[in-house]
Amino acid sequence: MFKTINSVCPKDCFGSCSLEVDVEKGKIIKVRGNRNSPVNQGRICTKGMHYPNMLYSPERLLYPLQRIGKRGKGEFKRISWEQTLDSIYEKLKNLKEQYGPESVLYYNRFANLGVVKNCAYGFWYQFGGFTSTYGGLCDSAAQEAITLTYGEVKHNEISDLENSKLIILWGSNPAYTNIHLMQHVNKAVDKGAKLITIDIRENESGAKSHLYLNPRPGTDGCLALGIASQLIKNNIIDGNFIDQHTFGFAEFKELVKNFPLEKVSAITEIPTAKIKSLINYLRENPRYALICGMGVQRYTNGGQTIRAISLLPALTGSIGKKGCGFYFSDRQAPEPNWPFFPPKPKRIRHSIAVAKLASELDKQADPPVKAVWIEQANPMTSNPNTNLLARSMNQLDFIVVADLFLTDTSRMADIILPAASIFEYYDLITGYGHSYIQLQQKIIEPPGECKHESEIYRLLAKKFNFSLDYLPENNLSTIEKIINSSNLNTDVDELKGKPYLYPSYQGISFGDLKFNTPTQKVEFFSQRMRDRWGEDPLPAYNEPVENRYSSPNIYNKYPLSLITSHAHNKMNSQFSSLSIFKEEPFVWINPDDAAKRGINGNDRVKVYNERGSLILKAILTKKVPPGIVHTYFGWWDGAHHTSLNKLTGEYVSDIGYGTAFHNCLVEVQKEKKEQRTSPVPVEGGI
Ligand SMILES: Nc1nc2c(c(=O)[nH]1)N[C@H]1C(S)=C(S)[C@@H](COP(=O)(O)OP(=O)(O)OC[C@H]3O[C@@H](n4cnc5c(=O)[nH]c(N)nc54)[C@H](O)[C@@H]3O)O[C@H]1N2
Ligand SMILES: Nc1nc2c(c(=O)[nH]1)N[C@H]1C(S)=C(S)[C@@H](COP(=O)(O)OP(=O)(O)OC[C@H]3O[C@@H](n4cnc5c(=O)[nH]c(N)nc54)[C@H](O)[C@@H]3O)O[C@H]1N2
Ligand SMILES: [Mo]
Repeated sequence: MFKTINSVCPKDCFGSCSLEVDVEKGKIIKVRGNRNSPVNQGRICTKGMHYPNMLYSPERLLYPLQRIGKRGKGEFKRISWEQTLDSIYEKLKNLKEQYGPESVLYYNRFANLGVVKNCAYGFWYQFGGFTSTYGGLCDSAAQEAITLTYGEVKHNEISDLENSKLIILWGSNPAYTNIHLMQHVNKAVDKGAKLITIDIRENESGAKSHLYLNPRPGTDGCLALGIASQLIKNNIIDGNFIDQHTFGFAEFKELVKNFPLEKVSAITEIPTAKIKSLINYLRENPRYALICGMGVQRYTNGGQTIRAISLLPALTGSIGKKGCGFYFSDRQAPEPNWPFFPPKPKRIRHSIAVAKLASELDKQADPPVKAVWIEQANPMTSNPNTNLLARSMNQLDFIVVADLFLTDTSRMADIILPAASIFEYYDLITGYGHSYIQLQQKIIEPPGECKHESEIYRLLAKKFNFSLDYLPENNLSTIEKIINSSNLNTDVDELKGKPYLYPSYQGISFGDLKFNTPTQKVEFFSQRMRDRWGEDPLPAYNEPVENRYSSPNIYNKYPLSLITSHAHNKMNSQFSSLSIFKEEPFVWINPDDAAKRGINGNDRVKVYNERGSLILKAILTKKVPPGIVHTYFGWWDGAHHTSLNKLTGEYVSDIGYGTAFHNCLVEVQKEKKEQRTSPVPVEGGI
């Protein structure tokens, strides 16, 4: 007989879906959405349903491995945990003695959300320090922009979208990336709401759109200022809301005078008629919901772009009420407290912007970085300029990677630690697509000799004679301590049954019209923008780097903008190596661009620039306008002989130290036969 146990998917996704997991004789046999959960009412994505394929994949790493061949070649031998810990201990101890603790870079990201990953600091703080990164690969430009503008990043409960009469999807593709929210968008449209989509391509969420706007990549800030200008000119604004709840409108009004319709149309390459049509929709429904995604901020002007877009709902008073609002992500749930931090050491060196890992790794001095410890991350696939990153990683003395698979990153390791999967440890998960806090349960024992980080660090700490008080075991009593120290009004038993919603959660965000900014208002003018970032306090528009206007020299050689969106069948770089999700990597190209290059549908094409080159299958489609090639991020070399971030540059966003993946010019040509290095594995595909 099988048992059913509740848990949650902790992946870095809006969904944070409640799960029901069937387990029989210590083996997980089925994963489905929890039908009783208010989060997802039983719905999950295909990846979630295929978790058993990931858990029991023949490619899952089950034992610690030590490199025997040349770095990166993927030749390893199995070693015991005792040998593993001894050799890591020796190496780290020697580096610390010779160069100091900052000669070790501790690098982690968000394979999984959850508070328990903080267990790492129990080790690294006691190690005496380390080198660390700052900024992000994901949405840090937007998070900072929205915080400066509204004080907090939050939105109405997603079901409130069904009260909307008009919804704008802006640089966001929830049909793939935020399926619960998309459900409510679809219901609203079925009830008669109008849908407008603003994307550089025809995306998967906009099929039912009444109006589609395709801006030139990275020009959305200009479009938003142009829309604001028209709204003000035509008096489609809420004067009372602006007077009472916003700051700096007079200056903003002056700024947008510089963005008349024709100029905006010329810059964004959107016909004036389409912008006028959008204004008419707003005239009919000045109370509307604007759903802004992350694609639009992966540019060097990403922060100001989000400032400009996020201010539009404030102009018409679409804030703090039902059926409208600004949606980016919902971070109302309090981040649970980790009560096991040791005292902080003095020597934590936050010196590498994560976007610049490739070029800054070997530029560190006093001390240089000699070793890297990587967990919950796949920088050799997910960070920009991975050819350069491979060269920097090759210079290092010592690389440790904890992962479930032999990824492009773990392949570079000297020692690979086989990590536990999400069904093999406890955690407490707060997401960003909704505000419930959920319990992730340990349902099975880790297979083979896999271990969760908390155990790995405990074992290593024993070698160093560190205090184990800061390195708790991963069990329910640890979770109970976290809950108690976070003042959450719940307990483990209750969380086993259902998700927890914080009592002061606002179903209608900003319903109290309180804004946690210095002026207590929504800020058209943000002094902090200048103080923190040296940027214009108004959401000024600037061309981002690496495009036709800002870098004509690069453009002349590489005239196509490469945009890489998030895929339905991958979670960043995860899942894509599973046989059921394998596919031949492809790129969308407009038929005109293809014709100019003699490319036919399904031809193999070389996509290249100064940083690297790839072979992809050409899909000819008008879903992407001329001048843009589009594909989905997440394939990796070891599994697909393709890694898109070989092509991307290390550009940092204007604020928040985000990563501007989409400022990337390439050229495409038909593959000459000898360009193919090895066959592309093609299996099934969905
Ligand atoms: N070109 C381009 N690049 C992008 C993006 C893009 O849109 N375009 N998007 C960016 C964004 S938004 C993000 S968030 C980043 C994501 O980048 P990362 O945060 O690096 O995420 P993943 O690529 O999913 O890599 C996570 C790795 O952790 C492993 N893993 C899974 N579970 C565990 C565990 O429990 N323990 C350990 N130790 N390891 C585990 C997985 O197997 C995987 O190899 O990528 C960014 N890169
Ligand atoms: N299935 C699935 N779900 C996921 C993820 C996943 O990998 N797979 N990843 C999770 C993570 S880490 C993140 S960050 C989110 C990301 O989820 P989203 O916010 O949806 O972000 P993206 O897919 O990066 O981009 C969204 C859209 O922006 C468009 N876009 C790109 N550049 C521009 C531009 O200049 N202007 C305009 N108007 N549009 C532009 C793209 O064409 C794309 O359709 O999804 C999360 N959910
Ligand atoms: Mo992300």
